[in-house]
This record gives sequence, C-alpha cells and structure tokens, in this order.
Amino acid sequence: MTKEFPKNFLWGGAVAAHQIEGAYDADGRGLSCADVMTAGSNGVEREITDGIVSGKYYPNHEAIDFYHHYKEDIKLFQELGLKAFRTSISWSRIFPNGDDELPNEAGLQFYDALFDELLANGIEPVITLSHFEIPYHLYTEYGGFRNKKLIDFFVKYAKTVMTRYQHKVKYWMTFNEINNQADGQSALHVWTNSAVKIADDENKEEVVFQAALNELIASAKVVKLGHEINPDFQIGCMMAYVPIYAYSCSPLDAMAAVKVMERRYFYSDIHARGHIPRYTLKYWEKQGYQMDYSADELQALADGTVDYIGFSYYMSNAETTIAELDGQMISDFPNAKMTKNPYIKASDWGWQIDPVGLRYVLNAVYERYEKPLFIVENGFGAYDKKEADGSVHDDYRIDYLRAHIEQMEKAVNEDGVELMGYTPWGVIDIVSFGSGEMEKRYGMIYVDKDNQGNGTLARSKKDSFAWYHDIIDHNGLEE
Ligand code: BGP
Repeated sequence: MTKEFPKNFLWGGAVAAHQIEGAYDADGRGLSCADVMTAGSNGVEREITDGIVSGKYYPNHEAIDFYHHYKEDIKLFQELGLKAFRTSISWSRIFPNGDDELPNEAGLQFYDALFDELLANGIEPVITLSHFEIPYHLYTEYGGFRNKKLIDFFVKYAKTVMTRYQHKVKYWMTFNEINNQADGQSALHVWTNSAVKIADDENKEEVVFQAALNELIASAKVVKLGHEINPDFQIGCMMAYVPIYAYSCSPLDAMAAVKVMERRYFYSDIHARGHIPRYTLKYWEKQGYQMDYSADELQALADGTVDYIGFSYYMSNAETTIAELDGQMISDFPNAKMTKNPYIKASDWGWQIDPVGLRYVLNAVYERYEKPLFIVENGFGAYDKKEADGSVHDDYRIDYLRAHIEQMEKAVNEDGVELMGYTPWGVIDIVSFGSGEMEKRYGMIYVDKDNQGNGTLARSKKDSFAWYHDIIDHNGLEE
C-alpha cells in the first residue's frame, strides 16, 4: 500500500543557475556576484573578491557545465520521472550589467531552449528570478539593493523574462532564501542576496533591513506585474525555514525562540500578508532606524502578495539558554546564538538532521498564512564514494529523504496541510553554495569532478536514483 500524495503533486528536483550552468562568460553573459567568490574548504568561508577574474579558482565558472550538457541531463531527469525541475535564471545572462537598456538576446534564447527541452520531456519548469546572484555591476555601481534604483532594474528584468516565457513557465519565485540575510551571520548571504555595500562606520543591521525591504517591494511589484502578464502564473516567495526550538521549557527560553523566529518570519510575513509586521516596526522604532519607504511602496506590498510559500528545509536549530546569553533581555534577542540539539544528529557539515522539524514547519507556516506550500529544497550534502564500477551506494541520502517524505506525508494526510510539491536540492551534483566545493554532494546523479576542478564531468546514477524513481512512480512511499 502507498501513502499517497495529492494527484498532480510536483515531484521534482532543484538547482540554481550559477551552481550548475558554468559558461560564466558565454554568449554575452555579464559577471554576477556569485562568480567572484573563491572556493572555501575545511570550514574556511568563501572569499568574496574584488571581481578580478584571473589567477584564482572560481568554482562557478565551469560548475558542471549544464549550459552545454542540459539536453543529456534532462534526458536523465525524464528517466528519473521528474515532473518538475526548479532552476533559476541568471540575471546577468539577460541584462549583463543589470542596468542595460536592452536584454541580451543570446541569453534569452538559452532559456527558451532549456524550457522547451524540459516541456518536451514532460517536466514543468519552476523558476527563481534571483537565486543568490545579482549582476556584479549593480554592486560596484549602485551598492546593491540598498539603492532604490535596483527595484526598477529587477522589475524590468522580471518583466522581460515573464513576458518572454509566459507560455512556457507557470511557477515562479522571486528571491531565493531571502530571509537568510536576517541576522547577518554570514557575509556571503548578505552579499549574494542583496549585494549590499556597507561602510565600516554604518549600522550593518539597519542597512541590511533597508536592502531587504527594497527587495520585498521589488518582489511585490513583480507579483502584481506577473499576474497582469498571465493570470495563470503561480508566483511565490522562497524562504529558508530553520525552526528554532526553545532550549528548555523555561518560559524565557520559549519567549526567546518566538522572538528569534519573528526575525526570520519578517520576510514571509510581508510577502504573504502585504504589510510590515508590528514587531518589526517596534524594533526599528526602538533602535532608532530611519527606514526609507513611501505610501506608494506600502501599497505595492499590499497589492503584491504571493500565491504560495516556497521554502527550503534542511535542519532545525535550538536556542541557547538565556543564561548563556550573558543576561541579555529577550527584547535584545535578535542576535541569536544557536546550540547543538542533543536529541538529533548532524551531518558532516554540522547541519542538524530533523525530519520531524519539517512536519513542524509545514504546520506552523500553513497555519500562519493559509496559503499553499511548496518544498523547493531539501536534501543531504555528503561525501560520496564512487565505486570502481561507477556506482555510488548513497543509502544515507535515501534514509534522509525517506524520513523527510514520511513527515511530509503526515503533514498532508493527517494534518491537512496543502502542499504543491517537493523538489529535493541538487538532484544532480552541483557546486555547493556554502563551501564552493563539488564534493559536498546532494545529487541522485553523480558528476565526475573534484574540489580542484578536475574530472571528466561524466554523469552516472547513484542508488538514490532508482529509489526516487519509485517514489515518484508510486506517488509516495510504499508501506
Ligand atoms: C540553500 C541554497 C542553495 C544551496 C543549498 C545547500 O541555502 O538555496 O543554493 O546550495 O542551500 O547549501 P550548500 O550548497 O551550502 O550545502
């Protein structure tokens, strides 16, 4: 017996343009912020360079060269049984500098060909407009999304691609994991998400809030515009949901967890509800932040609420105890410190594996917004070992995915959550975003390439390939 998912459930796989395509300077493409990050390794963070391309190894420049291999890859996706494929459009393929007057026709043609190939193989494209890459020129020239001009550049870019692909793409998302810049923990996230330039003497948090608000305004304008271009479009946001549990049953810990979650919900609260939440307005007031927004922009937020909530889910986290926060009051809380959760295990990269956390998120978010949900990333990054005969026995990945699908099924069939689909991350091995390494692998399809960039780029199937094929075939897990 199968515990089935809804009919037309979008079983798929997900990637992002700069982590898969390579061909970073082909056919008129401009540099994006993501192209000028070096690889990190052994816990060293990726370095964001001054944009000079020679003399350094940039993992995204070739990636897995999907730009030239997409036909053979889509054949494999079709064999796997995918019903949906999530990728992003590289903004700098379309507008090489971001502020160009006319789009780059060769870039537009690449995505025409890609979407045609997917559709010919019965695979629905699910498209993110900005997945951690913004034209580099918009950073150097304008200081990124802190500058209101970027709202217009983004709207123009979105209008161009939504018009061009209106009969090929139905499912869209605006900014990938927009809430990852929430606490500014990782410079990489701030940099690739909003490409924001911050002077040393500025209040970083205030600048990032302004950039995020500008992105949210841009997103809302695009949602409205997209519905005018094609009323059948389904346009969502894309959030990273990492539930933060209270460290203990102390009421202060419980309250602290609420406050830190608000910091992450700020983004989807605006996307889904169309106004700035009261807790953020209070926080800005308390901090004395002078945020720049007009009545027209507030109206744009209200007019451009999303159709669905797309999100990634990899792990959960736990809050430190109040005592460990050096006696900070809850109201000072936003700069949360996370601690290891003794109830769950972590991956080699310290990501805490928590399938029940996915059911928790599905329930919490559905209750909060009552809009359809779409899990557009979930997966297990691991070191894979390729055997002499080319096989990869990735039972740990199968275990991870199965456990998460089990919880998803409970959320749908027992809790009544409306779930559109599931596109596990890195259905084929690609460059890792966090480390820039190839050998943090997520795929069901192995790609022969190592951390130094050596390899034939040959593709081969891992054990998880046949396993996932059966899941899709049965529309769920067999008991
Ligand atoms: C998300 C991003 C992806 C991605 C994934 C896995 O944060 O949206 O771009 O790569 O996480 O992260 P990593 O590649 O660092 O393992």
